Amino acid sequence: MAALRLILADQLSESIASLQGLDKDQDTVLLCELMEEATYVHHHPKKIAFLFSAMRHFTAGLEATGVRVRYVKLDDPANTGSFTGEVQRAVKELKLSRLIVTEPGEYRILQMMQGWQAALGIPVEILPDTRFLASHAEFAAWTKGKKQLRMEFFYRDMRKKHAILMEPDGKPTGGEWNYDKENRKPPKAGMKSPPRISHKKSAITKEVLALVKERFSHHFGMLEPFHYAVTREEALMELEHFITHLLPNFGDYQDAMVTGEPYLYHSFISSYLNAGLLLPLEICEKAETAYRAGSAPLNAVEGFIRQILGWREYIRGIYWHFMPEYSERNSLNTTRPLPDFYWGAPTDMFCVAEAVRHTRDHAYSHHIQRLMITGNFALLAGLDVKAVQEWYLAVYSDAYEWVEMPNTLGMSLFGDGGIVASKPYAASGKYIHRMSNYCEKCNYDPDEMTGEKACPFNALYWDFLVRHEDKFRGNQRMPYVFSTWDKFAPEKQKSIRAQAITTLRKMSGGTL
Ligand code: FAD
Ligand code: DLZ
Ligand code: SF4
Repeated sequence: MAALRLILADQLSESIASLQGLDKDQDTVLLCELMEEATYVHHHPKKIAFLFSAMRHFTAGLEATGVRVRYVKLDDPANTGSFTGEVQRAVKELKLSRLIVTEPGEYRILQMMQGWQAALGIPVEILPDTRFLASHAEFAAWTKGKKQLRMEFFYRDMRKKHAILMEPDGKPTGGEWNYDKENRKPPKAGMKSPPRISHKKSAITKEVLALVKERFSHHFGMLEPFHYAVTREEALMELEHFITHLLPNFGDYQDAMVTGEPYLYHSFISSYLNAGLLLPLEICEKAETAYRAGSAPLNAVEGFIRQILGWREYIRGIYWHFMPEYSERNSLNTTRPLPDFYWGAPTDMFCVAEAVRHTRDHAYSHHIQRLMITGNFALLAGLDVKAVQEWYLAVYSDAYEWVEMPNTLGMSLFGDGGIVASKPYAASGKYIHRMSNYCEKCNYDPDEMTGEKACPFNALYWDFLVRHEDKFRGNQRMPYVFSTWDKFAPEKQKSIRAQAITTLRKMSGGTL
Protein backbone atom coordinates (compact mmCIF):
# COMPACT_ATOMS: atom_id res chain seq x y z
CA MET A 1 0.00 0.00 0.00
CA ALA A 2 1.60 3.26 -1.13
CA ALA A 3 2.15 5.57 1.81
CA LEU A 4 2.54 9.27 2.35
CA ARG A 5 5.20 9.88 5.00
CA LEU A 6 4.99 13.33 6.54
CA ILE A 7 8.15 14.83 8.03
CA LEU A 8 7.82 17.97 10.17
CA ALA A 9 10.47 20.68 10.32
CA ASP A 10 11.76 19.34 13.64
CA GLN A 11 11.95 15.73 12.42
CA LEU A 12 15.00 16.03 10.19
CA SER A 13 16.65 12.76 11.22
CA GLU A 14 17.24 9.77 8.96
CA SER A 15 16.34 7.60 11.94
CA ILE A 16 12.91 9.23 12.41
CA ALA A 17 10.24 6.55 12.87
CA SER A 18 8.14 7.64 9.88
CA LEU A 19 11.00 6.94 7.45
CA GLN A 20 11.58 3.40 8.64
CA GLY A 21 10.43 0.68 6.25
CA LEU A 22 10.05 3.19 3.42
CA ASP A 23 9.34 1.66 0.01
CA LYS A 24 11.23 3.74 -2.56
CA ASP A 25 9.09 2.47 -5.42
CA GLN A 26 5.74 3.37 -3.91
CA ASP A 27 6.02 5.83 -1.03
CA THR A 28 6.28 9.59 -1.07
CA VAL A 29 7.79 11.73 1.66
CA LEU A 30 6.13 15.08 2.29
CA LEU A 31 7.78 18.18 3.77
CA CYS A 32 6.08 21.57 3.66
CA GLU A 33 6.91 25.18 4.42
CA LEU A 34 3.77 26.55 6.01
CA MET A 35 2.50 30.05 6.62
CA GLU A 36 0.39 28.81 9.54
CA GLU A 37 3.43 27.33 11.29
CA ALA A 38 5.58 30.40 10.70
CA THR A 39 2.94 32.78 12.02
CA TYR A 40 0.79 31.12 14.71
CA VAL A 41 3.33 32.90 16.84
CA HIS A 42 5.52 35.34 14.94
CA HIS A 43 8.69 33.26 14.84
CA HIS A 44 12.09 34.93 14.69
CA PRO A 45 13.22 35.26 11.03
CA LYS A 46 16.45 33.34 11.81
CA LYS A 47 14.41 30.43 13.14
CA ILE A 48 12.24 30.33 10.02
CA ALA A 49 15.30 30.56 7.75
CA PHE A 50 17.12 27.86 9.72
CA LEU A 51 14.18 25.46 9.50
CA PHE A 52 13.38 26.10 5.83
CA SER A 53 17.01 25.75 4.79
CA ALA A 54 17.51 22.63 6.93
CA MET A 55 14.31 21.11 5.46
CA ARG A 56 15.47 21.80 1.90
CA HIS A 57 18.92 20.33 2.56
CA PHE A 58 17.38 17.28 4.24
CA THR A 59 15.16 16.81 1.19
CA ALA A 60 18.17 16.99 -1.14
CA GLY A 61 19.84 14.29 0.97
CA LEU A 62 16.81 12.00 0.75
CA GLU A 63 16.44 12.54 -2.99
CA ALA A 64 20.11 11.69 -3.51
CA THR A 65 19.37 8.23 -2.12
CA GLY A 66 16.45 7.69 -4.49
CA VAL A 67 13.60 8.64 -2.14
CA ARG A 68 10.64 10.39 -3.79
CA VAL A 69 9.96 13.67 -1.95
CA ARG A 70 7.13 16.11 -2.39
CA TYR A 71 8.56 19.36 -1.09
CA VAL A 72 6.09 22.23 -0.88
CA LYS A 73 7.79 25.62 -0.83
CA LEU A 74 6.22 28.56 0.97
CA ASP A 75 5.67 30.48 -2.25
CA ASP A 76 4.22 27.55 -4.22
CA PRO A 77 0.91 29.03 -5.47
CA ALA A 78 -0.95 25.83 -4.58
CA ASN A 79 0.38 25.77 -0.98
CA THR A 80 -2.64 25.82 1.35
CA GLY A 81 -0.50 27.01 4.27
CA SER A 82 -1.43 24.31 6.79
CA PHE A 83 -0.45 20.74 7.64
CA THR A 84 -4.03 19.53 7.19
CA GLY A 85 -4.39 21.26 3.82
CA GLU A 86 -1.08 19.91 2.51
CA VAL A 87 -1.68 16.36 3.67
CA GLN A 88 -5.15 16.40 2.09
CA ARG A 89 -3.79 17.80 -1.18
CA ALA A 90 -0.96 15.24 -1.36
CA VAL A 91 -3.21 12.24 -0.60
CA LYS A 92 -5.70 13.34 -3.26
CA GLU A 93 -3.22 14.24 -5.98
CA LEU A 94 -0.91 11.23 -5.47
CA LYS A 95 -3.73 8.77 -4.71
CA LEU A 96 -1.97 7.39 -1.63
CA SER A 97 -3.72 4.90 0.58
CA ARG A 98 -2.18 5.47 4.02
CA LEU A 99 -0.42 8.18 5.97
CA ILE A 100 2.51 7.64 8.30
CA VAL A 101 3.63 10.35 10.71
CA THR A 102 5.82 10.59 13.79
CA GLU A 103 4.19 12.20 16.80
CA PRO A 104 4.83 15.97 16.83
CA GLY A 105 6.41 18.15 19.51
CA GLU A 106 3.25 20.16 20.12
CA TYR A 107 -0.12 19.07 21.48
CA ARG A 108 -1.90 21.40 19.02
CA ILE A 109 -0.46 19.42 16.09
CA LEU A 110 -1.15 16.04 17.70
CA GLN A 111 -4.83 17.04 17.90
CA MET A 112 -4.73 17.96 14.22
CA MET A 113 -3.16 14.59 13.34
CA GLN A 114 -5.74 12.71 15.39
CA GLY A 115 -8.46 14.19 13.15
CA TRP A 116 -6.80 13.18 9.87
CA GLN A 117 -8.00 9.60 9.63
CA ALA A 118 -11.63 10.72 9.64
CA ALA A 119 -10.96 13.68 7.38
CA LEU A 120 -8.87 11.78 4.80
CA GLY A 121 -10.68 8.45 4.87
CA ILE A 122 -7.39 6.50 4.93
CA PRO A 123 -5.49 4.84 7.81
CA VAL A 124 -3.19 7.22 9.69
CA GLU A 125 -0.37 5.78 11.79
CA ILE A 126 1.06 8.11 14.44
CA LEU A 127 4.38 6.59 15.51
CA PRO A 128 6.30 7.33 18.71
CA ASP A 129 9.28 9.67 18.45
CA THR A 130 12.06 7.23 19.27
CA ARG A 131 14.74 9.93 19.09
CA PHE A 132 13.91 10.73 22.70
CA LEU A 133 15.50 8.50 25.31
CA ALA A 134 12.48 8.13 27.60
CA SER A 135 9.15 7.04 26.15
CA HIS A 136 5.84 8.46 27.43
CA ALA A 137 5.10 5.13 29.12
CA GLU A 138 8.50 5.08 30.81
CA PHE A 139 8.04 8.60 32.13
CA ALA A 140 4.53 7.83 33.33
CA ALA A 141 5.85 4.75 35.14
CA TRP A 142 8.56 6.88 36.80
CA THR A 143 5.94 9.34 38.11
CA LYS A 144 3.88 6.56 39.76
CA GLY A 145 3.59 6.94 43.52
CA LYS A 146 5.84 10.03 43.66
CA LYS A 147 4.73 13.11 45.57
CA GLN A 148 7.35 15.23 43.85
CA LEU A 149 8.76 14.77 40.36
CA ARG A 150 12.33 15.87 40.89
CA MET A 151 14.54 15.90 37.81
CA GLU A 152 17.59 14.72 39.79
CA PHE A 153 16.11 11.28 40.49
CA PHE A 154 14.81 10.86 36.95
CA TYR A 155 18.31 11.75 35.72
CA ARG A 156 19.95 9.07 37.86
CA ASP A 157 17.67 6.44 36.35
CA MET A 158 18.58 7.69 32.87
CA ARG A 159 22.30 7.50 33.66
CA LYS A 160 21.85 3.87 34.75
CA LYS A 161 19.62 2.93 31.83
CA HIS A 162 21.98 4.34 29.20
CA ALA A 163 25.21 3.49 31.05
CA ILE A 164 26.46 7.06 30.77
CA LEU A 165 29.16 8.11 33.28
CA MET A 166 28.67 4.84 35.16
CA GLU A 167 31.33 2.51 36.54
CA PRO A 168 31.28 -1.29 36.26
CA ASP A 169 30.30 -1.56 39.95
CA GLY A 170 27.10 0.40 39.24
CA LYS A 171 28.36 3.58 40.93
CA PRO A 172 28.37 6.97 39.22
CA THR A 173 31.72 7.98 37.77
CA GLY A 174 33.70 9.96 40.32
CA GLY A 175 31.44 8.76 43.14
CA GLU A 176 28.84 11.56 42.89
CA TRP A 177 25.78 11.91 40.68
CA ASN A 178 26.03 15.68 40.43
CA TYR A 179 28.96 18.13 40.57
CA ASP A 180 26.98 21.35 40.45
CA LYS A 181 28.61 22.73 43.58
CA GLU A 182 31.75 23.21 41.45
CA ASN A 183 29.79 24.87 38.67
CA ARG A 184 28.66 28.29 39.73
CA LYS A 185 31.65 30.53 39.19
CA PRO A 186 31.14 34.19 38.36
CA PRO A 187 32.83 35.41 35.17
CA LYS A 188 36.50 36.42 35.29
CA ALA A 189 37.31 40.05 34.48
CA GLY A 190 37.69 40.53 30.72
CA MET A 191 36.48 36.98 30.00
CA LYS A 192 35.88 36.19 26.32
CA SER A 193 34.89 32.82 24.92
CA PRO A 194 36.80 31.36 21.93
CA PRO A 195 35.33 32.33 18.52
CA ARG A 196 32.43 30.19 17.25
CA ILE A 197 32.49 28.50 13.90
CA SER A 198 30.33 29.80 11.11
CA HIS A 199 29.10 28.10 7.94
CA LYS A 200 29.36 29.17 4.31
CA LYS A 201 25.93 29.88 2.88
CA SER A 202 24.86 27.40 0.21
CA ALA A 203 22.72 28.41 -2.79
CA ILE A 204 19.75 26.87 -0.94
CA THR A 205 20.36 29.00 2.13
CA LYS A 206 20.74 32.15 0.02
CA GLU A 207 17.40 31.46 -1.66
CA VAL A 208 15.73 30.87 1.71
CA LEU A 209 17.20 34.05 3.18
CA ALA A 210 15.75 36.06 0.28
CA LEU A 211 12.34 34.44 0.83
CA VAL A 212 12.35 35.03 4.58
CA LYS A 213 13.54 38.60 4.13
CA GLU A 214 10.65 39.27 1.75
CA ARG A 215 7.93 37.55 3.82
CA PHE A 216 8.92 37.83 7.49
CA SER A 217 10.96 41.00 7.93
CA HIS A 218 8.22 42.43 10.15
CA HIS A 219 8.79 39.66 12.75
CA PHE A 220 11.02 40.52 15.73
CA GLY A 221 14.69 39.62 15.16
CA MET A 222 17.63 40.05 12.82
CA LEU A 223 17.77 37.67 9.86
CA GLU A 224 21.38 38.43 9.02
CA PRO A 225 24.20 37.82 9.59
CA PHE A 226 23.14 34.17 9.33
CA HIS A 227 25.73 31.61 10.46
CA TYR A 228 23.57 28.64 11.43
CA ALA A 229 24.42 25.06 10.52
CA VAL A 230 21.71 23.72 8.20
CA THR A 231 22.84 20.13 7.59
CA ARG A 232 23.74 17.25 9.88
CA GLU A 233 27.38 17.50 8.75
CA GLU A 234 27.53 21.15 9.77
CA ALA A 235 25.74 20.48 13.05
CA LEU A 236 28.31 17.76 13.81
CA MET A 237 31.05 20.36 13.20
CA GLU A 238 29.38 22.60 15.79
CA LEU A 239 29.28 19.71 18.22
CA GLU A 240 32.97 18.86 17.66
CA HIS A 241 33.90 22.51 18.14
CA PHE A 242 32.03 22.59 21.44
CA ILE A 243 33.51 19.34 22.73
CA THR A 244 37.07 20.36 21.85
CA HIS A 245 37.14 24.06 22.69
CA LEU A 246 34.28 24.89 25.04
CA LEU A 247 33.26 21.86 27.06
CA PRO A 248 36.30 22.04 29.38
CA ASN A 249 34.99 25.37 30.75
CA PHE A 250 31.26 24.62 30.41
CA GLY A 251 30.77 23.67 34.06
CA ASP A 252 32.74 26.46 35.68
CA TYR A 253 31.01 29.24 33.74
CA GLN A 254 27.61 27.69 33.11
CA ASP A 255 25.85 30.40 35.12
CA ALA A 256 28.08 33.33 34.13
CA MET A 257 26.88 36.21 31.96
CA VAL A 258 29.17 38.64 30.13
CA THR A 259 28.34 41.70 28.06
CA GLY A 260 28.72 41.06 24.33
CA GLU A 261 29.17 37.29 24.83
CA PRO A 262 25.90 35.51 24.05
CA TYR A 263 27.30 31.97 24.14
CA LEU A 264 30.28 31.94 26.51
CA TYR A 265 30.97 28.22 27.02
CA HIS A 266 27.46 27.00 26.15
CA SER A 267 27.12 24.54 23.31
CA PHE A 268 24.58 26.34 21.06
CA ILE A 269 23.34 22.95 19.85
CA SER A 270 19.72 23.02 21.05
CA SER A 271 18.36 24.19 17.67
CA TYR A 272 20.17 21.36 15.87
CA LEU A 273 19.22 18.77 18.45
CA ASN A 274 15.56 19.80 18.57
CA ALA A 275 15.27 19.86 14.77
CA GLY A 276 16.80 16.37 14.54
CA LEU A 277 20.18 17.18 12.98
CA LEU A 278 21.87 15.80 16.11
CA LEU A 279 20.75 13.00 18.40
CA PRO A 280 20.86 13.12 22.20
CA LEU A 281 22.80 9.93 22.88
CA GLU A 282 25.59 10.67 20.40
CA ILE A 283 26.11 14.04 22.11
CA CYS A 284 26.31 12.49 25.58
CA GLU A 285 28.67 9.78 24.33
CA LYS A 286 31.03 12.31 22.75
CA ALA A 287 31.09 14.33 25.97
CA GLU A 288 31.82 11.20 28.02
CA THR A 289 34.61 10.21 25.61
CA ALA A 290 36.19 13.65 26.13
CA TYR A 291 36.18 13.04 29.88
CA ARG A 292 37.64 9.52 29.58
CA ALA A 293 40.35 10.88 27.24
CA GLY A 294 41.26 13.47 29.86
CA SER A 295 40.35 16.46 27.69
CA ALA A 296 37.45 17.77 29.80
CA PRO A 297 36.91 17.67 33.59
CA LEU A 298 34.13 15.69 35.24
CA ASN A 299 32.23 18.69 36.63
CA ALA A 300 31.87 20.06 33.08
CA VAL A 301 31.03 16.75 31.42
CA GLU A 302 28.56 15.60 34.05
CA GLY A 303 26.89 19.03 34.09
CA PHE A 304 26.55 19.04 30.32
CA ILE A 305 25.27 15.47 30.11
CA ARG A 306 22.73 16.24 32.86
CA GLN A 307 21.23 18.99 30.67
CA ILE A 308 20.54 16.54 27.86
CA LEU A 309 20.01 13.16 29.50
CA GLY A 310 18.30 14.72 32.51
CA TRP A 311 16.63 18.09 31.93
CA ARG A 312 15.73 17.71 28.28
CA GLU A 313 14.09 14.31 28.68
CA TYR A 314 12.44 15.26 31.97
CA ILE A 315 10.98 18.45 30.48
CA ARG A 316 9.51 16.51 27.57
CA GLY A 317 8.11 13.95 29.99
CA ILE A 318 6.40 16.69 32.01
CA TYR A 319 4.87 18.27 28.92
CA TRP A 320 3.23 15.12 27.59
CA HIS A 321 2.32 13.79 31.02
CA PHE A 322 0.38 16.91 32.02
CA MET A 323 -0.96 18.20 28.71
CA PRO A 324 -3.47 19.57 27.81
CA GLU A 325 -4.34 20.68 31.36
CA TYR A 326 -0.76 21.96 31.91
CA SER A 327 -1.15 24.78 29.39
CA GLU A 328 -4.04 26.30 31.35
CA ARG A 329 -2.11 26.60 34.60
CA ASN A 330 -1.35 30.00 36.11
CA SER A 331 -0.79 29.23 39.77
CA LEU A 332 0.29 32.77 40.67
CA ASN A 333 -2.62 34.32 38.71
CA THR A 334 -0.44 36.71 36.78
CA THR A 335 -2.05 39.13 34.35
CA ARG A 336 0.29 42.05 33.53
CA PRO A 337 0.94 42.56 29.81
CA LEU A 338 4.43 41.98 28.43
CA PRO A 339 6.30 45.31 28.36
CA ASP A 340 7.56 46.55 25.00
CA PHE A 341 11.20 46.16 26.05
CA TYR A 342 10.81 42.40 25.49
CA TRP A 343 10.39 43.33 21.84
CA GLY A 344 13.40 45.64 21.79
CA ALA A 345 11.96 48.95 23.08
CA PRO A 346 14.53 50.84 25.18
CA THR A 347 14.95 50.09 28.87
CA ASP A 348 17.50 51.36 31.37
CA MET A 349 17.88 47.85 32.79
CA PHE A 350 21.12 46.88 31.09
CA CYS A 351 20.79 43.16 31.86
CA VAL A 352 17.34 42.93 30.27
CA ALA A 353 18.37 45.03 27.27
CA GLU A 354 21.44 42.82 26.75
CA ALA A 355 19.48 39.55 26.94
CA VAL A 356 16.90 40.93 24.50
CA ARG A 357 19.71 42.16 22.18
CA HIS A 358 21.24 38.67 22.08
CA THR A 359 17.82 37.23 21.40
CA ARG A 360 17.10 39.70 18.62
CA ASP A 361 20.48 39.19 16.94
CA HIS A 362 20.95 35.43 17.31
CA ALA A 363 17.52 33.91 18.12
CA TYR A 364 19.47 32.62 21.11
CA SER A 365 20.39 33.54 24.64
CA HIS A 366 21.85 31.11 27.09
CA HIS A 367 19.99 29.39 29.90
CA ILE A 368 20.84 31.80 32.69
CA GLN A 369 19.83 34.81 30.62
CA ARG A 370 16.51 33.09 29.86
CA LEU A 371 15.96 32.01 33.46
CA MET A 372 17.52 34.70 35.62
CA ILE A 373 17.13 37.83 33.47
CA THR A 374 14.08 37.81 31.19
CA GLY A 375 12.37 34.96 33.09
CA ASN A 376 13.19 36.33 36.53
CA PHE A 377 11.89 39.76 35.59
CA ALA A 378 8.65 38.26 34.24
CA LEU A 379 8.24 36.26 37.45
CA LEU A 380 8.88 39.19 39.79
CA ALA A 381 6.73 41.62 37.80
CA GLY A 382 3.83 39.15 37.55
CA LEU A 383 3.66 39.15 33.76
CA ASP A 384 0.87 37.18 32.13
CA VAL A 385 2.07 33.58 31.73
CA LYS A 386 0.56 33.13 28.27
CA ALA A 387 2.17 36.31 26.92
CA VAL A 388 5.54 35.27 28.33
CA GLN A 389 5.25 31.78 26.86
CA GLU A 390 4.33 33.19 23.49
CA TRP A 391 7.45 35.37 23.59
CA TYR A 392 9.75 32.45 24.39
CA LEU A 393 8.16 30.28 21.73
CA ALA A 394 8.55 32.95 19.06
CA VAL A 395 12.00 34.35 19.69
CA TYR A 396 14.27 31.32 20.14
CA SER A 397 15.39 29.13 17.28
CA ASP A 398 15.25 26.04 19.53
CA ALA A 399 11.67 26.64 20.72
CA TYR A 400 8.88 24.09 20.29
CA GLU A 401 6.08 23.87 22.77
CA TRP A 402 7.19 20.56 24.34
CA VAL A 403 10.37 22.17 25.60
CA GLU A 404 9.43 25.85 25.81
CA MET A 405 6.29 25.44 27.91
CA PRO A 406 7.57 23.50 30.95
CA ASN A 407 10.70 25.66 30.99
CA THR A 408 8.76 28.92 30.87
CA LEU A 409 5.57 28.15 32.72
CA GLY A 410 7.12 25.63 35.12
CA MET A 411 10.77 26.40 35.71
CA SER A 412 10.77 30.13 35.17
CA LEU A 413 7.33 31.44 36.17
CA PHE A 414 6.36 28.89 38.84
CA GLY A 415 3.06 28.89 36.97
CA ASP A 416 2.60 25.12 37.23
CA GLY A 417 2.45 25.37 41.01
CA GLY A 418 5.78 23.67 41.65
CA ILE A 419 5.87 20.58 39.42
CA VAL A 420 9.15 21.49 37.71
CA ALA A 421 10.67 23.86 40.28
CA SER A 422 10.63 23.14 43.99
CA LYS A 423 10.98 26.87 44.66
CA PRO A 424 10.67 29.91 42.44
CA TYR A 425 13.80 31.01 40.57
CA ALA A 426 13.38 34.52 41.98
CA ALA A 427 16.45 36.67 42.50
CA SER A 428 17.29 40.27 43.26
CA GLY A 429 19.87 42.41 41.49
CA LYS A 430 22.48 41.00 43.88
CA TYR A 431 22.50 37.67 42.04
CA ILE A 432 22.77 39.33 38.61
CA HIS A 433 25.57 41.57 39.92
CA ARG A 434 27.48 38.54 41.21
CA MET A 435 27.07 36.39 38.09
CA SER A 436 27.60 39.03 35.38
CA ASN A 437 29.37 42.27 34.53
CA TYR A 438 26.09 43.86 33.43
CA CYS A 439 25.60 46.15 36.40
CA GLU A 440 28.83 48.05 35.60
CA LYS A 441 27.10 49.49 32.53
CA CYS A 442 23.67 50.02 34.06
CA ASN A 443 21.92 53.25 34.99
CA TYR A 444 20.56 51.47 38.04
CA ASP A 445 22.50 50.50 41.13
CA PRO A 446 22.30 46.86 42.28
CA ASP A 447 23.13 47.90 45.87
CA GLU A 448 20.18 50.30 46.15
CA MET A 449 16.75 49.08 47.25
CA THR A 450 14.77 52.30 47.01
CA GLY A 451 15.06 55.61 45.20
CA GLU A 452 15.52 56.72 41.59
CA LYS A 453 18.68 54.70 41.01
CA ALA A 454 17.60 51.52 42.78
CA CYS A 455 17.87 48.31 40.72
CA PRO A 456 14.26 47.39 39.81
CA PHE A 457 14.91 43.72 40.58
CA ASN A 458 15.52 44.50 44.28
CA ALA A 459 12.17 45.88 45.40
CA LEU A 460 10.31 43.63 42.95
CA TYR A 461 12.01 40.61 44.51
CA TRP A 462 10.72 41.34 48.00
CA ASP A 463 7.36 42.50 46.75
CA PHE A 464 6.97 39.24 44.79
CA LEU A 465 7.70 37.14 47.87
CA VAL A 466 5.37 39.09 50.10
CA ARG A 467 2.64 39.13 47.43
CA HIS A 468 2.78 35.33 47.38
CA GLU A 469 3.62 34.81 51.03
CA ASP A 470 0.79 32.30 51.44
CA LYS A 471 2.46 30.02 48.90
CA PHE A 472 6.10 30.46 49.85
CA ARG A 473 6.47 31.14 53.58
CA GLY A 474 6.24 27.46 54.41
CA ASN A 475 8.56 26.35 51.59
CA GLN A 476 11.33 24.17 53.08
CA ARG A 477 13.80 25.35 50.46
CA MET A 478 13.40 29.03 51.38
CA PRO A 479 14.23 29.00 55.08
CA TYR A 480 16.00 32.35 55.43
CA VAL A 481 14.07 34.47 52.97
CA PHE A 482 11.07 35.32 55.11
CA SER A 483 13.09 35.59 58.30
CA THR A 484 15.17 38.29 56.56
CA TRP A 485 12.01 40.12 55.50
CA ASP A 486 10.61 39.86 59.03
CA LYS A 487 13.74 41.52 60.39
CA PHE A 488 13.28 44.60 58.20
CA ALA A 489 11.78 47.53 60.11
CA PRO A 490 8.12 48.20 59.18
CA GLU A 491 9.16 51.53 57.58
CA LYS A 492 11.69 49.74 55.39
CA GLN A 493 9.13 47.13 54.40
CA LYS A 494 6.71 49.91 53.48
CA SER A 495 9.22 51.78 51.36
CA ILE A 496 10.26 48.60 49.53
CA ARG A 497 6.66 47.87 48.64
CA ALA A 498 6.08 51.46 47.56
CA GLN A 499 9.20 51.24 45.40
CA ALA A 500 7.81 48.10 43.77
CA ILE A 501 4.57 49.91 42.94
CA THR A 502 6.53 52.79 41.39
CA THR A 503 8.65 50.29 39.42
CA LEU A 504 5.60 48.51 38.02
CA ARG A 505 4.06 51.87 37.11
CA LYS A 506 7.23 52.86 35.29
CA MET A 507 7.18 49.51 33.50
CA SER A 508 3.59 50.05 32.34
CA GLY A 509 4.40 53.59 31.27
CA GLY A 510 7.43 52.44 29.25
CA THR A 511 9.98 54.36 31.34
CA LEU A 512 11.73 51.60 33.28
P1 FAD B 1 23.68 24.26 26.82
O1 FAD B 1 23.67 25.14 28.00
O2 FAD B 1 24.98 24.06 26.13
O3 FAD B 1 23.07 22.87 27.25
C1 FAD B 1 23.19 21.70 26.44
C2 FAD B 1 21.86 21.18 25.99
O4 FAD B 1 21.10 20.72 27.09
C3 FAD B 1 20.95 22.16 25.27
O5 FAD B 1 21.32 22.28 23.91
C4 FAD B 1 19.59 21.54 25.47
O6 FAD B 1 19.31 20.59 24.48
C5 FAD B 1 19.71 20.84 26.81
N1 FAD B 1 19.09 21.61 27.87
C6 FAD B 1 19.70 22.39 28.78
N2 FAD B 1 18.81 22.88 29.66
C7 FAD B 1 17.61 22.43 29.27
C8 FAD B 1 16.29 22.59 29.77
N3 FAD B 1 16.03 23.33 30.85
N4 FAD B 1 15.29 22.00 29.09
C9 FAD B 1 15.52 21.24 28.01
N5 FAD B 1 16.76 21.04 27.51
C10 FAD B 1 17.78 21.62 28.13
N6 FAD B 1 15.43 24.93 25.52
C11 FAD B 1 15.03 24.56 24.30
O7 FAD B 1 15.65 23.68 23.69
N7 FAD B 1 13.95 25.14 23.70
C12 FAD B 1 13.24 26.12 24.32
O8 FAD B 1 12.27 26.61 23.78
C13 FAD B 1 13.65 26.53 25.62
N8 FAD B 1 12.99 27.51 26.28
C14 FAD B 1 13.40 27.89 27.52
C15 FAD B 1 12.68 28.88 28.19
C16 FAD B 1 13.08 29.28 29.45
C17 FAD B 1 12.29 30.32 30.19
C18 FAD B 1 14.20 28.68 30.05
C19 FAD B 1 14.63 29.09 31.41
C20 FAD B 1 14.91 27.70 29.41
C21 FAD B 1 14.52 27.29 28.14
N9 FAD B 1 15.21 26.27 27.44
C22 FAD B 1 14.78 25.90 26.20
C23 FAD B 1 16.30 25.52 28.08
C24 FAD B 1 17.70 26.07 27.83
O9 FAD B 1 17.76 27.42 28.18
C25 FAD B 1 18.18 25.88 26.39
O10 FAD B 1 18.06 24.52 26.05
C26 FAD B 1 19.62 26.28 26.23
O11 FAD B 1 19.80 27.63 26.59
C27 FAD B 1 20.07 26.06 24.80
O12 FAD B 1 21.36 26.56 24.61
P2 FAD B 1 22.60 25.60 24.43
O13 FAD B 1 22.35 24.66 23.32
O14 FAD B 1 23.80 26.49 24.32
O15 FAD B 1 22.58 24.81 25.78
C1 DLZ C 1 8.39 26.31 13.87
C2 DLZ C 1 8.04 25.87 12.49
C3 DLZ C 1 8.07 26.78 11.43
C4 DLZ C 1 8.48 28.20 11.62
N1 DLZ C 1 7.74 26.41 10.19
C5 DLZ C 1 7.41 25.11 9.93
C6 DLZ C 1 7.07 24.69 8.62
O1 DLZ C 1 7.03 25.46 7.68
N2 DLZ C 1 6.81 23.38 8.42
C7 DLZ C 1 6.85 22.47 9.43
O2 DLZ C 1 6.69 21.27 9.17
N3 DLZ C 1 7.09 22.87 10.69
C8 DLZ C 1 7.38 24.16 10.96
N4 DLZ C 1 7.69 24.57 12.24
C9 DLZ C 1 7.60 23.57 13.34
C10 DLZ C 1 6.14 23.37 13.79
O3 DLZ C 1 5.53 24.64 14.02
C11 DLZ C 1 6.03 22.58 15.08
O4 DLZ C 1 6.62 23.30 16.11
C12 DLZ C 1 6.69 21.25 15.05
O5 DLZ C 1 6.48 20.60 13.86
C13 DLZ C 1 6.25 20.40 16.23
O6 DLZ C 1 6.77 19.11 16.14
FE1 SF4 D 1 20.13 44.54 35.91
FE2 SF4 D 1 19.80 45.79 38.23
FE3 SF4 D 1 22.24 45.16 37.41
FE4 SF4 D 1 20.87 47.04 36.17
S1 SF4 D 1 21.57 47.08 38.27
S2 SF4 D 1 22.06 45.40 35.21
S3 SF4 D 1 18.79 46.28 36.29
S4 SF4 D 1 20.62 43.74 37.92
